[in-house]
Amino acid sequence: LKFWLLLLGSVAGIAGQSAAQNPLIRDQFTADPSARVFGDRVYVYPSHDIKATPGHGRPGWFCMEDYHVFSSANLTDWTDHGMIISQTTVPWADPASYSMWAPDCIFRNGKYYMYFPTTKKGSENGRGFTIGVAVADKPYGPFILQQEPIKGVHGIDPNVFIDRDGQAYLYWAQGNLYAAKLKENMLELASEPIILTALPEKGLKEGPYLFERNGIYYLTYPHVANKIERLEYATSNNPMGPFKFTGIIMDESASGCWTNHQSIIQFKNQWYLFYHNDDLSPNFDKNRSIRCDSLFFNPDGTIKKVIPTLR
Ligand code: FUB
Repeated sequence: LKFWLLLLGSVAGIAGQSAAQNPLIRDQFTADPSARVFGDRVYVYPSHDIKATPGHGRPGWFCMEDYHVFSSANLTDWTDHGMIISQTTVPWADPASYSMWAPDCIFRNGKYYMYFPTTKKGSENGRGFTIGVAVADKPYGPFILQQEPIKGVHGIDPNVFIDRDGQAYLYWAQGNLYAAKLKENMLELASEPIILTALPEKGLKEGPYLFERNGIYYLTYPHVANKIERLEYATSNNPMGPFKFTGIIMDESASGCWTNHQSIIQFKNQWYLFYHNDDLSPNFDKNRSIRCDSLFFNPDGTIKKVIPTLR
């Protein structure tokens, strides 16, 4: 009897754990998760979807006015550290664009650098996206905003990668994927932007996220296939490419939204894919929810396709 009770308890425990895991955040909409390991915790910097109301955002479209950061020591229990940046406090931004799209954050020389896209003051109809930076001493802020966006960058979905030799790179999207080196100060470009080529030529590509494993640079990105985004990747032996299309990480049917957006981290010897889905809003796919599932590599370094866990 003791054996069966233990077995029942552990099955219930596993079921309870997986049910509690996805979506990760349940009291608000979250999307575009940029996950980072800082110390012994995972921090996630997502977009914060809200619902547009008359005079506040564009009904039927993405609507985001601020960012929260969340952290966890076990990927199950998440702490909301609260609002870290609002559109109303960014000196150069349109304070009512509701366009605080996918951000990223990285640690360097004792500081946390948060990169975020939004539209400049005076830009029309949500056009004119550029990328700003805010700097903090802790991963959850307070973040001090730079007075101007990064010069020479036009687009969305910033991602920063620091190579083993200390060189930092900024990636972003504007129809295609772009890359440039960053200066040591992490606030200015150190090279002219290049378009990353040899990816599928047709279809929108956005949300670049680059990581390195065993000398292989993996450029991951959502790509519109059959009108819906699927997560793909290309590989190179150099963070600026040239990249070669290598495979699909998550099928288009997996997201439930027309968008998907990914980050990939290694935490406590396991690799994880963070992405988003329509879990909490099945009838309106601009109100998304972030998720996480284990990710595995084949012996040759290719990525095994991730099948989302059940809701
Ligand atoms: O969240 C707004 C936009 O949708 C992001 O910037 C894209 O990557 C897509 O997820």
